[in-house]
Amino acid sequence: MKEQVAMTVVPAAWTSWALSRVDSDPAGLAEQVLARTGLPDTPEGREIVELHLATLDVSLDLGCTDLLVPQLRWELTRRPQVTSAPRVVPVHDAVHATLAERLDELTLAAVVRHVGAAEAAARALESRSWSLRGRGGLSGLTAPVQTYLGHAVAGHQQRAIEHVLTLVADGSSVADVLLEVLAPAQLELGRLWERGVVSVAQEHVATAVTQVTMSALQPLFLEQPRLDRTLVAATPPGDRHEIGLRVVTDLLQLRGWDTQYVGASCPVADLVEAVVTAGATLLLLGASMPAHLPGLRAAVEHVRADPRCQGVAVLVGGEPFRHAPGLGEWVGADLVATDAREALEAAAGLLALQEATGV
Ligand code: B12
Repeated sequence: MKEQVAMTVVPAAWTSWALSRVDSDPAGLAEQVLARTGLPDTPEGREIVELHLATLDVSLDLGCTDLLVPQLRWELTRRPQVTSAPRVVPVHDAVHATLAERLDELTLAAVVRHVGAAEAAARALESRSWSLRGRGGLSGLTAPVQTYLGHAVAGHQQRAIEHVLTLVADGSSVADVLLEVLAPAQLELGRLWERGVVSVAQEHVATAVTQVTMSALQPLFLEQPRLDRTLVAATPPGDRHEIGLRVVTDLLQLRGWDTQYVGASCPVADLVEAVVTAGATLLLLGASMPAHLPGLRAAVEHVRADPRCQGVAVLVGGEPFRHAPGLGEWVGADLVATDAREALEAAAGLLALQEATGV
């Protein structure tokens, strides 16, 4: 998915035991790797390398190769969009060659094993998705999702809204529409983009339709009884993915929470002020890609460091949390949810605890 690339995800210092042994600073290492790849020195070329290194660092620190797999898969699709040069070295090969000059043999061998395992997993997934291709792309989706996705990709906003409102009128709950129609449609959109079936522009249009459709469901929330509890929801600086967070926020609103949806890429100082001003007892923080996890961790640290946020519980979630069991602790969260249903359970548990302790 293309966006205006701006903010770097390369940290000031590496976190992992392996990369922190490298004798050049992270920005310098990214430059050396970029030069070796043959990718252009443009925001798009740099983004590929920076996301790769940031993801590698987090995945090494957590010892979780699964975190690196989506990055490697994305690079396969993204590289040809960024350059038409005939010879482009895969980023992991350029990283290997660069680290070989800067790490001792044992550390290098450990990194190579880690990346090798991720590469093998990425290749296995790739061949599985090729074998599915012959069996008619959208066949795994329910009819309501297929219809919705057709409207969304075509940019038929009105038809998309009418479709989901009809589903509700026919007995589906708003939660079902969010979880069983809009969320799977967005995930399928990602797969279709990866396979080159939809363009970046079509993805942007469809995602915009989904956001408008979610807003069109809002009037249906008004009848819900309120809990007199407020939450704030955001993604950390740099993370532009907001649909998953918004789905969870809307579901909690349906459960009676008052919600302040700050949305994507919130500066951490502003986030703290938002929590304080709202009088929130719960902060939802989402990350959609491993490269944004250090930013999420920094956001949690800021909240913890502010005495005005004492007693605010932090619930984290998003795709990376489905792959790395120790990640909740790594970012310093109180609660972790790997999907929306777990998020509802976690918030219900928190509410019961806060009521029992008089918070
Ligand atoms: C739409 C989209 C975008 C849009 C986002 C627009 C918007 N306003 O949200 C735009 C165009 C901005 C975008 C940009 C990029 N994207 Co994008 N994007 C997607 C896409 C297609 C769909 C995301 C989505 O809406 N998912 C639907 C929701 C419902 O699912 P979800 O996020 O997983 O949420 C569920 C759970 O995870 C959980 N959850 C989520 N958040 C939270 C938070 C809390 C607190 C809790 C408790 C739970 C929770 O609950 C949700 C419901 O069950 C995905 C494909 C995919 N597989 O997700 C790629 C994807 C996430 N993008 C990807 C990439 C690489 C990028 C870019 C780098 C692309 C580029 N520059 O070329 C940029 C990076 C932007 C940035 N700086 O963050 C990759 C990430 C790969 C990786 N390394 O992990 C993906 C997977 C695409 C792919 N197939 O490779 N993207």
